[in-house]
Amino acid sequence: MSTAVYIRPIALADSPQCEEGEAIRLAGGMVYASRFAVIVREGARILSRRRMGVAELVAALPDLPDAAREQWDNLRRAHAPLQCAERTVRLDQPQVMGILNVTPDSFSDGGQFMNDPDVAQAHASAMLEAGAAIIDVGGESTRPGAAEVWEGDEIARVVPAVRRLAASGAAISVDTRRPAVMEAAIAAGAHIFNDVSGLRHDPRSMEFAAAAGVPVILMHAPGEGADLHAGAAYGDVVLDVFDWLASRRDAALAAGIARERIVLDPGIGFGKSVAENLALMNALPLFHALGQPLLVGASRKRLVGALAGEAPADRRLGGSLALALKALDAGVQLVRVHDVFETVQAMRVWRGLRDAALTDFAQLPV
Ligand code: PMM
Repeated sequence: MSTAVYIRPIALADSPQCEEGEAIRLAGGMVYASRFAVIVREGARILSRRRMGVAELVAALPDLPDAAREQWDNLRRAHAPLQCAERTVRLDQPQVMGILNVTPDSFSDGGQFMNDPDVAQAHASAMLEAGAAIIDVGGESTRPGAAEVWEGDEIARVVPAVRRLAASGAAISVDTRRPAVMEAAIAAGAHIFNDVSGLRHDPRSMEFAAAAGVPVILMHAPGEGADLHAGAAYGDVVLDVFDWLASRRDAALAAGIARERIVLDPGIGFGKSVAENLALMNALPLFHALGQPLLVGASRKRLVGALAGEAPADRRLGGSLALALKALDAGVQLVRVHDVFETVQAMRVWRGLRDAALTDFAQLPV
């Protein structure tokens, strides 16, 4: 049985507090890490977990497998901006993606924006004005048990919304598992293929994305067929999702999708228990070792309701902000949210707290 190694950052630090060589900057962003767990596992069994600082880890690297050196380089790899026609989305600081579901049945906003294009456009404009860097347009609900949508219906929902948004110059992703929908959306002005099946649902998706040259978001979901939530069985949810994303990244690279166009997403809420979702949220810094920009979507999800008195989807703002800040603290580049104004406000305060020009870090005790 083969052994696998993982380098998981376990202590994050504000840069001005660190001496040279005490911390590394994660993914060229605004978050630094000073301690790491080097985890070795064989099959489902964890063989060892050693905690190390930067110097000790660098000294240990020559004796670790190649994969560890690659992950160490990946943890520090800065990411190029996402190119969305004339717009660029910088990834050296976190960005907010606003959700526009033009579906009858999404769990938190189903039916709200489907029937009236003016209402949908007004909502998208408000999200852009509030500071969303990307608008994610979805025409199919992926909640557990949702009915599958016929491709023609999905196109009819998504394309008019994309066309109007494109006219306003927004960066647009489309949340779809179907290459035909993505093709129609690109023709209407969309830029990014957000596929919650990680480009598995339709075998033509990979080839299409490579040929179209668009950025792709590959999200983890355990289900092989129509139901993405089905069939989950994890040995160690964090390491299993890591391995799965690594294999989807490699499949995308092998298909000819350029490295700077691949974003990875652990798929919060897809075929995962509350405990598994929490484990993933707590382990987010590890996913930088995959070497790609990261996206996290936890907004209004059941996880929040489960932890906070079963609050209904439209009363989960506080919990959603807590999870978005957790993602920012982990150096995640993109957070996908419903409540853009509040999330952007939280993000700007978060940025202020780590801005050396605004905060006198010299005040900190050594
Ligand atoms: N979650 C949903 C839909 N699409 N896409 C990505 N990349 N990541 C997610 O976590 C994700 C997604 C389900 O939530 P919604 O019904 O509120 O859109």
